[in-house]
Amino acid sequence: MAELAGSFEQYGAWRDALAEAIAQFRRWLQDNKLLDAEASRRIGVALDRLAEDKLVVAVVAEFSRGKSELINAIFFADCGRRILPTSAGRTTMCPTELIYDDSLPPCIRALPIETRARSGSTSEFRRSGADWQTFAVDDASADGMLQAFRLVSETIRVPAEEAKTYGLFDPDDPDQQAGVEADGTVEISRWRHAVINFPHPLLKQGLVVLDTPGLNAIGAEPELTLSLVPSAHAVLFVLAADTGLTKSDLDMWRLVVRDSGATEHHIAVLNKIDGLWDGLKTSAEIDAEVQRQAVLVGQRLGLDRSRIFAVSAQKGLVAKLQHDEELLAASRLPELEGALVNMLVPAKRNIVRSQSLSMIERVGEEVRQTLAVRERGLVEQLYEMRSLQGKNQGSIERMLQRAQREAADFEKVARKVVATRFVLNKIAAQALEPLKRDALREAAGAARERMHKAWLPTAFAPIVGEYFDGLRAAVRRTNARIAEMEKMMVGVQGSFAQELGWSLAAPMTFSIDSYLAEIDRLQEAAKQQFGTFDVLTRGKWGLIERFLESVVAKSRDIFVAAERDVEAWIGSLLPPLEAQVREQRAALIRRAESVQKIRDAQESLDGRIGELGDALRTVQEKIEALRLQLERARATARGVEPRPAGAGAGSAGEPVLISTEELGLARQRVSA
Ligand SMILES: Nc1nc2c(ncn2[C@@H]2O[C@H](COP(=O)(O)OP(=O)(O)OP(=O)(O)O)[C@@H](O)[C@H]2O)c(=O)[nH]1
Ligand SMILES: [Mg+2]
Repeated sequence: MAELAGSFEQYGAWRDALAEAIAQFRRWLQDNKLLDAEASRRIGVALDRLAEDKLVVAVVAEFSRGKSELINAIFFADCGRRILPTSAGRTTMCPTELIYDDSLPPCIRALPIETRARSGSTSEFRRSGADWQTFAVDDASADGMLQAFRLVSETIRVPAEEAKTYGLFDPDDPDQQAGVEADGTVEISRWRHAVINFPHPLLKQGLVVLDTPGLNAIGAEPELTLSLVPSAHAVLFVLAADTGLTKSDLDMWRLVVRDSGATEHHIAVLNKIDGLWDGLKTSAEIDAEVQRQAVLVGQRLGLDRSRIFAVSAQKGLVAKLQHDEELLAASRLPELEGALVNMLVPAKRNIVRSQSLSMIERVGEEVRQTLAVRERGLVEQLYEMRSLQGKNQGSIERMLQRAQREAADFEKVARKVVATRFVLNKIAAQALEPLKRDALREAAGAARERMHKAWLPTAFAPIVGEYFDGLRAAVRRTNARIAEMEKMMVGVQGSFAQELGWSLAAPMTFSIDSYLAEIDRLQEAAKQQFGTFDVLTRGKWGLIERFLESVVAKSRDIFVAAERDVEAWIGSLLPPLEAQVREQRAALIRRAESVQKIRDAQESLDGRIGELGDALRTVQEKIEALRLQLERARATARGVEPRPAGAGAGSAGEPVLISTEELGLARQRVSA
C-alpha cells in the first residue's frame, strides 16, 4: 500500500505540476497579448484532459474468487476495515465503480436493473443521468459507509419470465432452472450498475476501481466487454487456489478479459493461497505447489509467468489492518502491488507527457513565428528610417510611395488566405460528413432491420461484419479529405514562403487511422459474442438487440471522438497563417504611417528611430521570455525541477542582437 499510494501520489503531484506549468504559460501568453482563440482552445483541451485524467483498474472473475476482498486489501486497507462487502457465495451483484468526483457529495448512484429491458446501454443512461437513484454516504461514519456499500449486494425476486427479458435467466440452462423457486421467481441483482463516489486519497488522485460480479450475476452485459474492461489501464483477473481454473473461470476470461483488448494490461491473480498453509506442509512444499499452479494458469490463459501473482487477499488485508509485516509478506500482496504500479504509472505518465508536450511545442512555435514576423517588421523599419537620416524630401517621398505600394501588394497575397478559408470550409464539411450521427444511425438501423429479417442466426455475423466494413469505409473517406486539406495547406504555405519569404511550420500530419484500430477491436469483441449467439435461437432476440445497441453506442463514441479530433485539426490549420497575415498587415500600415508623419514633419526621424529601437528590444525580450517559458514547461513535463522563474531572462540593459539572417534581409530591402 505504501508503495502504491506513494507512486499514485507522486504521479498525481507531477500531473498537477504540469497543469500548473501549462496554466502559467497561458497566463503569460494572455498578459503579453499573444493568446489567440485557437491556442486558447488547445490549451484548454490539454488542461481539461489533465484534470480528468484517470487510472482505471478493473477486477474481473467468477463469483467468490475474492475480487472485492482484493480491492479492499490493495486499495482501501487504510480505511481501517473491509469496505466492500465480501462473503461466501455471490456477493457483488452489479458492476461497481469506485471513483471520486469532487463536484458531487459522497454518494452512491445506482441504475435499477429494470433499465435492462429498455433500449439504451449503461453509458447512454449515464449520459442522460435520468433513472439513476442517488443515496447519500456519510463518509465521516465508518458504519454508515459500510451500510451504504451493501447496496451492491442487494437482490430482488422476480418472475423467471421477467428475468429473461433482462437477459438474466436462460431457461435452457439447467443450473439456472434449479434456481427457480416454487412460485416461479428467481433472485437477481436489484441494480444494473453502481457508482460509488467516495473521497478516498487514491480516488482523489484519479484512480478508478471497477469491481464486477461473477458471470451468472451479470448475464450478458456488453457494456463490460465492449467498454469498461477494454478501457481499463489494468485488468486483474482473479482465480482461487482452492477451486483452480474451472470452466466458468475460462469462460469469464475469454468473454470479458481476453477478447476485450490489449493483453499487455492483463494480470492474473491466483488468490487464497493461504488455503495451502495447513501447518503440515513445509514452506518449500507450499512454494512448489504455488509455482505449479501458477505455471498451469499461465499455460491455460496464455499469459507470461511474470503476469501471474499468487496472493492471499484476505491475509493481506488482515496484515495491513493489524500492521503485521510478517503476515503481509506471506500474503505476497506487495509483489502484486508493485507490478500493478509498474503497469499503470510509467505508461500513463508517458502518454500524458507526450500529449501535453506536443500541444506546448505547437503553440510555442506558432507564437514564436508571430513574434518573429513582428521582429522582422521592426528591423526593416529601423533600417529604413536610419537610411533616411540626412536624406532630402524627395527620397522620403519615394520611400513613402514604396511603403504604400508594398502594403497594397501584400493585400493581394493576403487575399489568398480568404480564398483558402472558403475552400477549406467546403472540404471540411465533406470530411466530417461520414462521421455524423445521422450516417451512423442509418447504418445501424439497416443492420438491425436485416438481422430482424434474417431467418438463420448464422446470418447475423456477416451482417454485423458489413456494418463494421461500413464504419471503416467512413473513416477512410474522412482520411482522404484530410489528406486533401493537408496538401492544400502545404501549397498555400509554399506560396507564402515564395512570395513573402515566410517560413511556417507545416500542418500537423494527421489521420484518424487510430480509430480504425478501435473499430477492429470492437469488431473482434463483437465477433466473440456473436459466435456465442450462433447457438442461440431466435427467441434470444432481446439479448441480441441489447448487444447490438452496445455495439452501436460504442461505435458512436468512437465516431464522436474522431469527429472532435478532425474538427480540432481543421481548426488548427489556418489560424497561424492568419495571425501572421494580421501581424504583417499591421506592420506595413504602421510603416507607411510613420514615413508619412516624417514627411509631413509631424514626427522627428530620430524620435521615431528611438521608438523603433525600444519596440524591437521589447519583442526580442518576449522571444527570450517565451523560450524560457517553454523550457520550464518541458522541464516540468520531464519531471525535472524547473529553473526558478526569471533566471537568465533578458533583463533590461542587456545587448539585444538581431539575427544575421534578419539583418541581411532587411538590408536588401532598404537598398532595393
Ligand atoms: N481463505 C481466503 N479466503 C478469501 C480470500 N480472499 C477472499 N476470500 C473469501 O472468499 C469469499 C469471497 O470473497 P469476495 O471478495 O466476496 O469474492 P468476489 O470475487 O468479490 O465474489 P462476488 O462478489 O460474489 O462475485 C469471502 O468469504 C472472502 O472472505 C483469501 O485470500 N483467502
Ligand atoms: Mg465481490
